[in-house]
Amino acid sequence: MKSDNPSRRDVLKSSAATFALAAAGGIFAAPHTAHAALATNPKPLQIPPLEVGRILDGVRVYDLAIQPGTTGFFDGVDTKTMGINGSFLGPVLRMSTGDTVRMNVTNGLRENTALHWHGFTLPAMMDGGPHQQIEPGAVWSPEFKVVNKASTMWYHSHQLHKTAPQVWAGIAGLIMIDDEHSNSLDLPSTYGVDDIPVVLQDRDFTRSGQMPYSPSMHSRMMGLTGNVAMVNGTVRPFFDVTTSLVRLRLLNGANGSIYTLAFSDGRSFDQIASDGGLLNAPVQMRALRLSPGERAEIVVDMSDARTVMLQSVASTGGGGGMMGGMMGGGGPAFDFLELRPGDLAQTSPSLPVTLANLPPASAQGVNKVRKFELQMSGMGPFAKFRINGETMKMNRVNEIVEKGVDEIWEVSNTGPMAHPFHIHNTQFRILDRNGRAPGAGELGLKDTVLVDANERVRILIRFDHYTDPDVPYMYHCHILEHEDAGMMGQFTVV
Ligand SMILES: [Cu+2]
Repeated sequence: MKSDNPSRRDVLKSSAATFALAAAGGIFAAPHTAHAALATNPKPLQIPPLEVGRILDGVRVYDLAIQPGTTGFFDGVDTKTMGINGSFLGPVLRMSTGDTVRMNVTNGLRENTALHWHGFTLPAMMDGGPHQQIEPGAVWSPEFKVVNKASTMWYHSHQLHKTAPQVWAGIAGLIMIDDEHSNSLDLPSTYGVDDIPVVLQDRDFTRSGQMPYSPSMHSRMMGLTGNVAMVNGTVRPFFDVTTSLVRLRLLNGANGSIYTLAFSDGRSFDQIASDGGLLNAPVQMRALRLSPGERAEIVVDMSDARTVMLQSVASTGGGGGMMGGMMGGGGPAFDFLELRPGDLAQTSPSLPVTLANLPPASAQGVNKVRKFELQMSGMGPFAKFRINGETMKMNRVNEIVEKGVDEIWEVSNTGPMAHPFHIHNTQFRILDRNGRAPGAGELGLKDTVLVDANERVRILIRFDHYTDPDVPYMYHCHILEHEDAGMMGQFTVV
């Protein structure tokens, strides 16, 4: 195993070229060794409790308690964690488009936190970003109307400089939005039976089975990755399949890992939704790249009744060339989730041919262009993560955006690593990647887009709903170590 520490020579020379050479030399080869003392047999996949809230004067109210706890990932080991209404992660919140929801978020930690509703269009005051901190013992009760379409969203800590450790500890959960259209479609939709939440994460454990947040210099640069894969907090999970079609709501909830997901027997599957909702039609594929923050809903056909493993396969990445492959465009290899069909009691209806009716995204007639350059420079303690030359400052609004105006945001990555770029309060469309049309699975609604090294992604974006000249929203890299290091900016909508 090579050392994680860059040599003095590497530290002194801080160009991207040196960075690439160091990678080629194996200095950044991340150790993936499991501790022999930590063991567990395969376990049933934990399905998070479904929380539909309670209706109070026409408002759907959720009570969410952020708290410390201990979790049994391994046999006979209590691991210190954090969770929401539980010891690790939180319930799946279910709601419908048009609902007014209120979240009573209680901070039971000894430190400040913030809880962000990732993917939602909502007033800036309700967003749960760094400006809506919750002090220990305090209750924060944002209220907003659900204007997003049927989709899989999520919620997670967004505490300034502390997002990475708090999400690592477990402050995250899924949200399912339904709408009339999605209800009318014959899609697998029985929660925990053929409609399965799949929160994909990896964690690093000490010999005694703890998972303190203690990233090495390497991890601060590359994003923290672990050697233990988990789904919904279950290590070595299996799921007993009882239907011929199974819908998996995939979330990459990792701090720093990009996953290239595929099945162990190479079978194809259909992607039916991206971050913000249903695609126009199912897209058949054999592998799906998902970066931190992104969601995808897929449907897999299990009618052959064969056991199969959902895996993250080691990948050289796509589109980023040599550097993109080595420096984060690819990802670690993991066995995530074993699907075990028993006697398939139910034959599912076949997938609808048409799922949605999104118009094609077009740049025609759009005059307002904003440019964002994702910049990574330096080595080790001198590493800098910037957007347009700036690191995140709470009192600096980087961009002022006019409500109701179509804009093109050009996001270019001049650094050596791929960065998932997330924008709050919007679902945007990808126009092109280095001038080429995106893949069919990326033609739908998105709030996070992976920008490979040496890539320029153009997106079509528009903010239709709320204005606030004082309270900003965030845009940032969703590799949480990069976000915490300042690869984040702020915009207001006026
Ligand atoms: Cu990044």
